[in-house]
Amino acid sequence: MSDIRNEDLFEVARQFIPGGVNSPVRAFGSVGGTPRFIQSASGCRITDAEGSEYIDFVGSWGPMILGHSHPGILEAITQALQDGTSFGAPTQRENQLASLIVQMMPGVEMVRLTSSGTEATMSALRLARGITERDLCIKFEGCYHGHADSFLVAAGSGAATHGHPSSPGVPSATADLTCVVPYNDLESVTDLMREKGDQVAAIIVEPIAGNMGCVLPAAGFLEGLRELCTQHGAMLIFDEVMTGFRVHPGGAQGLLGIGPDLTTLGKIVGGGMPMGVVCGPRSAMEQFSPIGPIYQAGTLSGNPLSVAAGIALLTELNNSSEEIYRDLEAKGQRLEAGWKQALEGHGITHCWNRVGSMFGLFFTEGPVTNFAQAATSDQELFRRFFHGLLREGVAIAPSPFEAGFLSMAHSDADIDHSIVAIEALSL
Ligand code: KE4
Repeated sequence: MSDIRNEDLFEVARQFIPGGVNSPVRAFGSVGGTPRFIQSASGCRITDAEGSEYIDFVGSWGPMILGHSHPGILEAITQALQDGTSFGAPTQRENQLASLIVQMMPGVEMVRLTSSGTEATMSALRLARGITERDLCIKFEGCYHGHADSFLVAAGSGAATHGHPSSPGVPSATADLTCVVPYNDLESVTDLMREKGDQVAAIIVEPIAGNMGCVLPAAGFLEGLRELCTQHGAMLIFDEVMTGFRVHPGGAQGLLGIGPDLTTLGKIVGGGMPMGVVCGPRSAMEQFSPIGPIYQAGTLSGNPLSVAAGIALLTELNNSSEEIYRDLEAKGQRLEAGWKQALEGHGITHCWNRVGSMFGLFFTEGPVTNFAQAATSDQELFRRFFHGLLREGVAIAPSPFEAGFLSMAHSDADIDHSIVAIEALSL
């Protein structure tokens, strides 16, 4: 064990970085205590600066579907590194990744790579506004689409965690162009489109929500959004930054068979390196500069190291998709059954949402189908649960408004360790 302390590192970090973190949700704001400064990660385990090891159910917020430090991904990055880190010019690898995404994602004919999910969703909204020549967008309470101004209105994830779902600093003129509706409330969207449908450029939605905990679309919800967009000439944007390649090799749209007009991707597509994607049919994508009038750019977009990592991960998922997603489902079932039984053993009221290897646990009666219901979770109990698990060597997301993730690196023994850890808790 090292003599470095997380607390000391956190004290130094807070001198130079707001809240000591480069992304708010890492700060343990809603659970208290000291964030663990992670030194390394391999498979399903992360190790902090003190040498403490944890079974990881965060997976860097989604990318690590094959586990941390996957040999094939590390090898791909190492190979690419020999050729340089960035050229600011087109590369052959970008062709390879683009064609792989087009092959895997139904309805996608062209892609534009970015360096983050935020850039992807920001670009998708601009594209929809440019194509439709309309300004309004509709989003759903508790959904998080990154930190572009238009989306920091009733946002989930870190915005909800830190009590600023609608962030200061967003001009009211911008916020007024975003209409917010409860998730799964198709009736309200229908009413809103009846009133303003001819002004709406896009409806953007997480087809399976992961930023208010994991919340599934109600039967007919996404189909209804599809019909409304078609009826009113608005564009349906599926924000699949989290669900893309997570719940199915073709994302939520591949799993559910519903076709958006535009899709955004991130996390898994970059293999754990900085990457976002805005993608869709040629007719829409060719409106982007340089062949179309709608500007979109990025110095490090399509970065060779990120692209190499993405190619390696997507190739693995694509070549073994039947086995991988079957195994991930089995791991998810084992985890769900074990955690439910352990919590019932404590007599704790809870409910659970899961799609494959993406899950959400709520300390409330349930069902949880929207943010208001997710917000009824017992947050004090979540705090005790979070820290109790940490003491038992199990790391979950430090917020009740996040999803959890399994990977191919989580063995049955690792899952069973987390179940025993819950049984051992004094809650
Ligand atoms: P990034 O800009 O963080 O790469 O992606 C933004 C984004 C967009 N859309 C969805 C559905 C997302 O989940 C995200 C980012 N997810 C959060 C976790 N819930 C990232 C974690 C963080 O903010 O540090």
